[in-house]
Amino acid sequence: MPNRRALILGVTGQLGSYLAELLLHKGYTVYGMVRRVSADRMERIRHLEGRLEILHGDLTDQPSIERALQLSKPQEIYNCAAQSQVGTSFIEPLHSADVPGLGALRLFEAVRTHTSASAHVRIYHASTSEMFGNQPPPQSEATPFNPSSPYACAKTFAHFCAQMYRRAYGMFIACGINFNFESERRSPEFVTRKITQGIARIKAGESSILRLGNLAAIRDWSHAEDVARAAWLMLQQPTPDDYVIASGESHTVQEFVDLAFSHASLNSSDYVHIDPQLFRPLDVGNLQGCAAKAKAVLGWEPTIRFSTLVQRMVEHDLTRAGSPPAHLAGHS
Ligand code: F7E
Repeated sequence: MPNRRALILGVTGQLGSYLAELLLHKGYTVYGMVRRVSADRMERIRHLEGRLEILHGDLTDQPSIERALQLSKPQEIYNCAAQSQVGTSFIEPLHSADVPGLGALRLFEAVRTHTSASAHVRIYHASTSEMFGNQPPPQSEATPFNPSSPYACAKTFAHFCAQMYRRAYGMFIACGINFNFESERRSPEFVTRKITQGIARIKAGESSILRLGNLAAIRDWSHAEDVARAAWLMLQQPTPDDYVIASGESHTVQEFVDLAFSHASLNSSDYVHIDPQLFRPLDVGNLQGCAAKAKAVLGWEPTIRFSTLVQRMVEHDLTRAGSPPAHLAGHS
């Protein structure tokens, strides 16, 4: 597959960085659109410096999207850009609606009007399980949406726009309805990394408590590397479609906490404090995805299960903080 070009929006984020690695490995020329204000958030892609073509642009700025399209002339576009913190979206609802919602529409419209053969450009759009809100599990592509945050409302708008652009203009837009996905690159604003970084600080003697909110929430966690592979597979299909991407395994936040602390030989109840201020006005209670369609059509299955994910994240943060678990001590 010589000379394939891909453009990643949100390349400095968790999913974007794994996608960049995957596509470079497959021999693509990879362009990453980066906001000027993200200049200090390049650490996830620093190791790809010199291999990745960086273009400045912003999903709130239509001309910059058009410029990125003209410069990169991509056959494949991956839209992973968003203000993706659900809790923050209650505090900054308009900004949270702009990038995840209108931003996606701006991209679809830019591709439609500014690429000579828009029907031949393939777009991956990152949708989310947050669109299901409190619909009972398991959630699949057939589950009706019931978004429960400004972020989820914006993502539902973008998802419907993707489906509408497919029908109206015959564009190839595939949506990954991604359940939670985490990694050693997750930002600490999300609960999993907050927990594993918190444990590392406790182990290093820098802190003695970890403040958390709703521990009863149930989530279906995968590794971001697996989700990136699913995104690529969606764009290799003959027709665009929507796919739930999930592990099918669900756990409470409390279970994540307990397992993570036990990897550090600590007892969570000695350190975790419940802070009512960290509860959201509305929270999604029980997510467990059914990825049967992705398995049947894409041949996709997660390779990193919950227990390995937790272990990897804890070990990564302990090692960074200078207190690696015994079996890793002495390894770099
Ligand atoms: O929260 C609870 C919180 O912020 C998970 C995003 O990638 O996945 C993610 O959304 C649960 C919630 O992720 C704290 O109330 C308790 O019930 O890690 P999170 P999220 O909201 O599930 C979906 C699929 C996306 O699309 C989103 O972009 O954990 N929780 N205590 C806490 N959450 C946070 N952040 N911080 C706490 O202290």
